[in-house]
Amino acid sequence: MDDLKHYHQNPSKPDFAPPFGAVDAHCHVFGPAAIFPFAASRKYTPVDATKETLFALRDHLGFSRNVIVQATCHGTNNSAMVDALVASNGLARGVAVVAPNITDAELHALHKVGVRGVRFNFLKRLVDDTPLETYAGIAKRIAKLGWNINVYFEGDDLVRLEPFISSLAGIVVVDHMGRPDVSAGLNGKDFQRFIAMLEAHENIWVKVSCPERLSLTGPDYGDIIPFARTLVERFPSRVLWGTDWPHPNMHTHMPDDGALVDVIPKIAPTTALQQALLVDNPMKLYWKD
Ligand code: 0GY
Repeated sequence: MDDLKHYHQNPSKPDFAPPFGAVDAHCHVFGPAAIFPFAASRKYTPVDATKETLFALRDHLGFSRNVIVQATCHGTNNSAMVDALVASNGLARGVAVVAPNITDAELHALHKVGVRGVRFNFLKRLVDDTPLETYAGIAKRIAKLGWNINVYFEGDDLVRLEPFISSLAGIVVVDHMGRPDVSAGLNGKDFQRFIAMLEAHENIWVKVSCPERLSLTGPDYGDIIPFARTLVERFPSRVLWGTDWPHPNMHTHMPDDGALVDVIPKIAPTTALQQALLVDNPMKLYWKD
């Protein structure tokens, strides 16, 4: 199936006004490829999605800050992300992907420019398999920096990964609600397993992001709202929200980022929940030092 390459060129202004200081806690920068070439190991080649466009989108949507997550198309070369962090004047923090042989000096340099997490990606369509021992080694290396560990997996892979994820020290952040199979409903076994893991491990947080990727019904995202709202209401101090701009690998439709922001009051219906989701939680995690 062909990917839709271009992010929305004219996103609407959302009706929902995010609270002052809101953080888009999951987004990416791609390239520009002429300056920051994509990795030879990549599984997809996106269009350029620059820091300038990301920062303009942030302002347009009424947000104040970004957490820029290293995407697989840039491999372990974090230069495009770092370049964006440096240009952000402290308004962006980063989540890096690192090789197991990265030096302490390189880790410290990433910390200095605003990296506060490392990402382990388990999606077979995005990355070649990395042994869990390799990830465990990286987790030990970054522990002393106080970084969090961002994990991205498919819902049906949790049964395999749960022992590893549960064994990680420090804060672990799961992307995109653990990618539940929405057709199985809230009582589906993988989503229930995910909830039970969150109940059992207070260090595991979750991004209630990506309705556009998970929805089976399309752009009103109505089928996703019960999943996200359940997580927000049960774990209000451990949820984060992000646009996922510029939405790589979308097949069905390219989301209007303004419409994604308008999902927020449906999943976090009170001002207290919105303040936690968009400001207090991400600030605690990514701007604590
Ligand atoms: C996302 C989702 C995707 C891509 C990546 O690292 C990546 O390449 O995360 C995806 O295709 O699901 O979180 O942006």
